[in-house]
Amino acid sequence: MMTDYEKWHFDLMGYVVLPQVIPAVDLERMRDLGLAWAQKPDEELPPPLATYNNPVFDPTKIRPINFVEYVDPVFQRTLLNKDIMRVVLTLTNNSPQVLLSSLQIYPTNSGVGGLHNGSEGGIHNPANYYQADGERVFATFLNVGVCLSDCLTDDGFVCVPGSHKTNFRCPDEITIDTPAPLLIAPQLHAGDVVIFTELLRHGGRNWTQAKPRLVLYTRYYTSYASWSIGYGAKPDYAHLLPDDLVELMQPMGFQGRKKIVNRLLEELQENPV
Ligand SMILES: O=C(O)CCC(=O)C(=O)O
Repeated sequence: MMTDYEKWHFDLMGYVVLPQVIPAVDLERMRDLGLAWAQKPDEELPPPLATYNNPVFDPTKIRPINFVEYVDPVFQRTLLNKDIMRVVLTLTNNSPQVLLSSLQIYPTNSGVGGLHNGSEGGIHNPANYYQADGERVFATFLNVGVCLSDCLTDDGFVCVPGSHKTNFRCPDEITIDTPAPLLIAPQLHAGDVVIFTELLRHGGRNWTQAKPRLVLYTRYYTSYASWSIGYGAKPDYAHLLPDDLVELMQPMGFQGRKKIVNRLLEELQENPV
């Protein structure tokens, strides 16, 4: 389902960009909600929204707001977006599980999100692994970033291309501010989606632009080799989600295939995106 170009790019670089796959009206809705929530402490947000790690409310800092898919259908539509799922299905060998979504708001001078991950050789962790064989590409832990605002500078999301396949630990002198070509900042428009393996060494540079950066990040992994065990829809709030999304959040053994996956595969075959 991924094109040959997308597979080649993902294998070489560790990420792929899907240009303009989110409808403008949905982008605006997600952005408006994010900007409004960013001004309020968690206690004033609709439940079950919660800032990652529950830090003290500070609108000048990076704010990852979790569980957005429970409070507005626009996030549910985006998680189930067919263009995104086309790539997620290929990369997880048709065994995806949604771990967690967070709407991340980066105000001006929000600080850095340090470089993390990168392959180091040795025994591989099956819950965050990458392999390819010339036909197929396969990653057990993915991050899907839906860009809700333009990111057309060297600030924001950066990565060390190819670091998902390296055999050596990244040297300490390579920092978040190391320039291209070692670190690159993909140029991303609002409505673009960047999909990368979490094994890729990546992070976020300090955001220096006047308008905040907003990204909806959703982590997917293979439903049988999970980075975080035991996740699934929140029992008290699952009734707020469409059944497809509840199923997508469930773990599943290696042998079976989720109903939503079979349906998506049929739909994508009939109407390729
Ligand atoms: O867009 C960014 O600043 C990077 C986000 C990131 O590193 C992550 O969510 O793991």
